[in-house]
Amino acid sequence: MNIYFCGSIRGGRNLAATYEKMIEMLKSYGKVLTEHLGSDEEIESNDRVLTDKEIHDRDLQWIVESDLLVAEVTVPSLGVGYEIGRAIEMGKPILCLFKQDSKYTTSAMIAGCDSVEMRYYQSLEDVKGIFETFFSLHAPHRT
Ligand code: 6K6
Repeated sequence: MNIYFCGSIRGGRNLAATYEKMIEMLKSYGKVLTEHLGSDEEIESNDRVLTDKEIHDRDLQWIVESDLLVAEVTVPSLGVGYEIGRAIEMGKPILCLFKQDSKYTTSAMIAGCDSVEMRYYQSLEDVKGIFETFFSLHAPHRT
């Protein structure tokens, strides 16, 4: 099971610690192709060596290779929105997570899209339950 996790990078790193915890939780369901999203150090060092085109082409290929996509969409990010749109075109199952009571509001283009499962959470305990439901539907035979 290949999992593509999306989270804001240039859109803002306010929830980076949350991404890191979500990635740790997702690792129990499969291989997270975008594990670096939880680490500011890794992003900063890699951003310096990869061109934007290299990042784009590699990430798009990872979406092709993924079985499903999980996106934390609270901090608005052009890249995350783009990745969700491309994954919809590819017919991948998509889970979007939005932190309730944050200063942000969800885009109608995500919250109103029938092709994504939009879920709202307050705590990581909530996220645990959301993951269980999503993966039992889309990866029922995982080991
Ligand atoms: C970091 C670690 C390794 O390489 C880097 C350099 N930058 C990026 N690397 C990987 N994915 C990226 C990078 N920049 C953007 N993305 C993708 O777009 C991620 O998969 C995120 O889900 C999304 C973030 O987009 P912005 O617009 O917030 O940057």
